[in-house]
Amino acid sequence: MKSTQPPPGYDALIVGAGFSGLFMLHRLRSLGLRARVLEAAADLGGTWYWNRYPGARCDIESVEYSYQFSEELQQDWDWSERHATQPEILRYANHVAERFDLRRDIQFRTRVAGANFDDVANVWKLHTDDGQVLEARFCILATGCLSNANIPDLPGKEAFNGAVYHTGHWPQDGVDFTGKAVGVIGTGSSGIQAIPLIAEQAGHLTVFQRTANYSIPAGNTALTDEFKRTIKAYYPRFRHENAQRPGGFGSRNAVATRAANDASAEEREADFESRWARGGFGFLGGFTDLWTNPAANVYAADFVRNKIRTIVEDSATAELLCPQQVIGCKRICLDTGYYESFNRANVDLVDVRSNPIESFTAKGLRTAVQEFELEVVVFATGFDAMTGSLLKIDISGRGGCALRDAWEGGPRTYLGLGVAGFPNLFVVAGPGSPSVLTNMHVAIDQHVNWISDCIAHLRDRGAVRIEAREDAQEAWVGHGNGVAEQTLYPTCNSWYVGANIPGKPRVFMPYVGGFPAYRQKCQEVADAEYVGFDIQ
Ligand code: FAD
Ligand code: N01
Repeated sequence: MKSTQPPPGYDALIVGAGFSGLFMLHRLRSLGLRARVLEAAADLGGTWYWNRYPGARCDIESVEYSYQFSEELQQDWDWSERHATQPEILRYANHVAERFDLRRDIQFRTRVAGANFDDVANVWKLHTDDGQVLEARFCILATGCLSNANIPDLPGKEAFNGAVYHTGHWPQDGVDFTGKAVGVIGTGSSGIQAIPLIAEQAGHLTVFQRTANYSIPAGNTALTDEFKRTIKAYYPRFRHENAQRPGGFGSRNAVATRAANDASAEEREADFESRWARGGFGFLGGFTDLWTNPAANVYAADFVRNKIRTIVEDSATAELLCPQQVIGCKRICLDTGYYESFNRANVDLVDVRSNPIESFTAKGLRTAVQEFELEVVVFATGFDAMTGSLLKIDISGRGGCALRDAWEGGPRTYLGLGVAGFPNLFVVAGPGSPSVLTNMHVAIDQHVNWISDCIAHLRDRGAVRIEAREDAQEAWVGHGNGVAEQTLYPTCNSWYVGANIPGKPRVFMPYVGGFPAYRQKCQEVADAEYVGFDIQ
């Protein structure tokens, strides 16, 4: 029903000032809309504000992991390395904010605790943790997929005499590990990036590993002027070519044309070897069936396991570092000297799969069989991914229905963009969209543009309300599950399926059908007057 109420304070409220929220603000402003960003942190940058641990870098190449909406921006900005460091990426986010004068519409140190839809006025009311209430026609959740830190609830933490950190909440001034006894819990991307650098500083480093992960050399290097000139000379085409790839990146790598079994053992080995030497995510790009055929996947997994055995001198440690799951079904890690770290005399690997950490003690950590004396404990234990930050907010939609109830069995969205029962609410790069399976900048660009175009469309036709239809959502969720089941992705206990969080429903959350197919579907929906959404 159309509201006769006066328009609310803002056209749109955006939650989060990472790359999604910044671009969303820019786009809505360019439509002449009144938009405001609410951000819990003291400054902007999202992931790159919070994750300041040693070694933090992007794993997508810098020239691809960046905005594409402004040709002037991409021509002016110079990336110094193939995989930019966290400080450089944060400088870039700040540069973008200054360049497009974004700061004046961002409210920092403001955590959104609740968001309630007023069904009569067609207005979202956002409640902040310091008691403010802000109103807007639209609410856009740009809260991040990897922004809600997972800190295992180990008893005895208050008794521990040392310092405790999580990689995703790293202190602004850094941490001095010099000469200290340090424990790192977790061997995902964060742990694997941090461990080699902490090992160099620490007196002794104990790595607590629950699941071994596959890691490929990042192959990081300084970017030459010639390389930068080459990319800049065809940047728009480069972006376009990347967007044709399933993950929205990697267009400089040839597309695989044959299955692993169509190559001889020597050819397979040569392919893996050259990809290992080049480094980066191209490692699994040589054959068409590595993500779908278990037998083909084993070839790649065996290759990495053999590399680990070659690099790591102590054979028992090497075996413990050899992952057993399908390669690629947990996000592959990229490293600089990770496996080599275990050849250092001051680094030990402890298997906490067979002997889980039971508690903190005053002096460190205790498993069932041993106490480890530590001065610093680093949780590199990841995030309550994709839904964590969304469900932390007390969101209620049409008729007061709670998002936490609607998603009790796992997230359900239409295209990852809208949720049935929650009118005028959009999610950027959330569950049900390609999101974390892509270069996130490509996913964010497409989502923000789609949402902005949709809001402009509503304005132009004088509509005040849009809501995903239950049947369209049902069909999209079914399609997403069906596509995921055709891959090897759901076979392991990854954060993609929520397995890292006790009690979280097991659902494959991102859309695995590839960025090009997804973008086309979104475009078809928009072209058909937003079919699958009810508009009033
Ligand atoms: P975020 O950057 O997570 O920003 C969300 C913001 O919302 C945060 O600032 C948070 O404080 C705020 N927020 C959340 N809830 C609330 C609330 N209730 N109230 C107010 N504010 C709130 N992706 C890639 O594609 N390539 C990479 O190389 C890559 N590297 C990564 C490295 C690390 C260490 C991590 C953790 C992630 C990486 N990612 C990478 C994923 C990365 O999260 C995205 O690329 C991208 O930065 C996400 O931007 P965003 O704005 O959507 O979310
Ligand atoms: O988190 P993770 P992350 N006891 O969940 C272990 C992006 N990213 O922060 O596998 C003991 O991957 C857990 O063990 P297990 C990227 O998308 C990118 O490292 O659950 N161990 C695992 O080893 C990435 O995938 C970069 O058995 C416990 C680790 O902690 C995502 O962010 C860099 C435990 C967590 O690994 C998350 O990466 C960093 C417990 N109780 C992040 N609980 C780039 O390189 C958890 N673990 C760009």
